Amino acid sequence: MQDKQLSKFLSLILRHKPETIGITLDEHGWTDVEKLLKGICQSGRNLDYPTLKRIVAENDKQRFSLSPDGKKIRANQGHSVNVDVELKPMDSPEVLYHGTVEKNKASIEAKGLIKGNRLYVHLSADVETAMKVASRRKGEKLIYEVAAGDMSRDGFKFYLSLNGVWLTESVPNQYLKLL
Ligand code: HQG
Repeated sequence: MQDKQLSKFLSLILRHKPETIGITLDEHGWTDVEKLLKGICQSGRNLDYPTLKRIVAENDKQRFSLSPDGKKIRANQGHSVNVDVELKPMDSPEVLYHGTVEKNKASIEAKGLIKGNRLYVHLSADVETAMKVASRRKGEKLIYEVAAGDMSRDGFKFYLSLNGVWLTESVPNQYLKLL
């Protein structure tokens, strides 16, 4: 299996469905590398430690972290499993962006941005990144500008994941502007 496919499978396991390979995540999202590799191999895929290390190091969005001793691994963000990856609230920039597609427009403009299955709404620091997020889906791309500075002043908290994704619980529609 190629690194990219393995990386997608790792995202599934470390963010959403660890039970697929019979493992669990601890409260901070970590799991044992040895158990992970064993579970993945038992699922019929081939993954050894050097390959895992390479995937973590070379992953295009730096989605995963190994613990300093290399014995544990977790996803940096994107979870639907309820774990606390120990993100500290951070001062947000004045403006952040959210990339989505046309079919979500009416609902977003009625309800604001909601986190759905994930633990947070995901926001991007620049339009280019938001475009990439939107491109993962079929349909006309839309970019919303998020008045993150106003939100902060109104008491909303923002977190910056290790890999540069801005996270917040929700974005009410009054803070959104379609670009
Ligand atoms: C939409 C990728 C209707 C939202 C990316 C999005 C990101 C609404 C979808 C990360 C809505 C959720 C997350 C509302 C939000 N009504 N639709 N009120 N509020 N939505 O995948 O932000 O490659 O959970 O616009 O780079 O697309 O996996 O979130 O279209 O950082 O590492 O509901 O996933 O990272 O979809 O992407 P998602 P997302 P990775």
